[in-house]
Amino acid sequence: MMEYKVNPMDEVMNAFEIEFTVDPYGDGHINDTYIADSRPKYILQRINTSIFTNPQKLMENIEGVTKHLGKIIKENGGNPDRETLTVIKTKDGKLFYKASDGSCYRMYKFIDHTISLNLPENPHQFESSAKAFGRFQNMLADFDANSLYETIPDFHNTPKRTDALKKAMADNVAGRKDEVQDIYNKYLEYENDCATITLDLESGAIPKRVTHNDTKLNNVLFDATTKEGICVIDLDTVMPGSLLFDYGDSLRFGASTAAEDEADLDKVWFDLEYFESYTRGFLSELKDKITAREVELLPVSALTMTYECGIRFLTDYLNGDTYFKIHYPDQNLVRAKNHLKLCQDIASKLEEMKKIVAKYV
Ligand code: ADP
Ligand code: GN1
Ligand code: MG
Repeated sequence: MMEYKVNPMDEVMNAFEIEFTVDPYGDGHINDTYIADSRPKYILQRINTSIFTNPQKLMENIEGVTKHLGKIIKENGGNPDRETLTVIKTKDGKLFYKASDGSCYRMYKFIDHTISLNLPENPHQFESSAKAFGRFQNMLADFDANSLYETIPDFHNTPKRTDALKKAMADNVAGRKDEVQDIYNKYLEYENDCATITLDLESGAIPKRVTHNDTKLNNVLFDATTKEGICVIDLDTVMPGSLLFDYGDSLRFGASTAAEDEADLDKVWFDLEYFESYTRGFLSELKDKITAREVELLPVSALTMTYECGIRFLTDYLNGDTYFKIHYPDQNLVRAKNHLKLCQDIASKLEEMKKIVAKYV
């Protein structure tokens, strides 16, 4: 994680020609997010340039995608200012500002009167997030995938994520190998089952679509009054992928009975009522587009995305916590153990999940 060498906020303020004070904001694991308190408010983000190494191309993706979404939202009688992100350019017309210390800042309109959640409060709310992600997918169906720069290559290539874990074990840079040997072995029991989606994408058995790729619940904003999901945010990883990534990742995060870093594993279960709500919401938007093979893989996509994210946490722990933000020393290990428990519970429920899916197609 980068640390400030100087406080470049005065410089940033000058670049955007907006006067504000900043406070850290939100629970993202990747960028440094601030609320820029001014009238109106803005979101200011220091882009994580160790992960997103080409911020210009990243922001061109986001500008292209949000313009496309804004046009469709407007045509449908919606409000683009609330239903998608709006990039605020610098006063010299750039999509982000590179400060003199090298850090890169972008600004968005703040979407006011919304809430962001780390666990759904009820199944209806989770279903509403599924509809928001489903609509997002629909609105990008005719977006030119070739115009998108791949911000993180092989982001959801699960076999390559497994290879990275194996390498991290072999390299053992942080000296944590022995401590994780047992959960490492248990994770690898799912290695083959969790390679299917990547292999099917490669063979063409399932279609490549423009997908969000990071569909956790706190990447959708809910209207504070109606509590309906209104705006999909965090567009850094919008890239060609599978809709199974979006479906599965939402379930990994939101159908768990506990937070992603809950250490008490007795509290961590995969909740089939939430699974059903999400499935109903997602398929209500996408039932005309989804293929038979994608339907077949819906249950295993929840296992796959939980496995993949879990082994990414474990890999990061082995590598000395260089990727995900952590708030205490073994948080990545706690997250990895949590997701292993969730994988085990999902694996035991796959047959029931198939029956639930069949109700909605
Ligand atoms: P990260 O990539 O680190 O996850 P996000 O883009 O998801 O960063 O932003 C972190 C949090 O900030 C979000 O979960 C949300 O709560 C809040 N947020 C981001 N953009 C906006 C916005 N335009 N309006 C209101 N809240 C926002
Ligand atoms: C990160 O950026 P954020 O916090 O919404 C990560 C996701 C993980 C997630 C785990 C670019 O999401 O892939 O699933 O943490 N984003 C990136 O909570 O790596
Ligand atoms: Mg986020």
